[in-house]
Amino acid sequence: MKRVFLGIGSNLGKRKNNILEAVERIRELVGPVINSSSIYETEPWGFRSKKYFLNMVIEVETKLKPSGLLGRLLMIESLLGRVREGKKYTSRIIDLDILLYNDKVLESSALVIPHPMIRERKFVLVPLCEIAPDIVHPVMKKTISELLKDCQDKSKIRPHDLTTARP
Ligand code: PH2
Ligand code: MG
Ligand code: MG
Repeated sequence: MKRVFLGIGSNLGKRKNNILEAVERIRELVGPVINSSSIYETEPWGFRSKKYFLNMVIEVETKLKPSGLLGRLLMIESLLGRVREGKKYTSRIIDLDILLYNDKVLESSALVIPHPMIRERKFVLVPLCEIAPDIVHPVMKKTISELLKDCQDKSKIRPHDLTTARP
């Protein structure tokens, strides 16, 4: 079994439902979810929009190879209604990213592991640090908590308030 960390994000529709449905599909189509972070509300990173994201990170066990895993994640994104446009960063119903896959380092035209933007993004590092602070990034050779300490990202992030929050 491989130990994989996945980033989940949504800033369109019923954001929390989208995220929870994605986790359920991942359980069915990828493997057991063995750990999950809190859900955070985060400012759009890398593009301008008033629609804030909900983000979380989960840890999953899977027998799938990286390419097979990517295929399943794209399938789940489509099942939830995501339609991909050409534009680089846009609002989306659901986004599922492979952050870490064991200690694997892989660079193909279709897939880069670890995810190349981890160290730049608090919306990834904060939830990842919540469940895996001591994991060592196989390229940076630093722990997740060190990467978070070094991160320059100033965008807003806060725990998603379960009582007053928008869906
Ligand atoms: N995903 C992006 C681009 N920007 N910003 C936030 N806050 N959360 C995301 O998940 C996100 C983003 C590209 O996948
Ligand atoms: Mg993404
Ligand atoms: Mg993606």
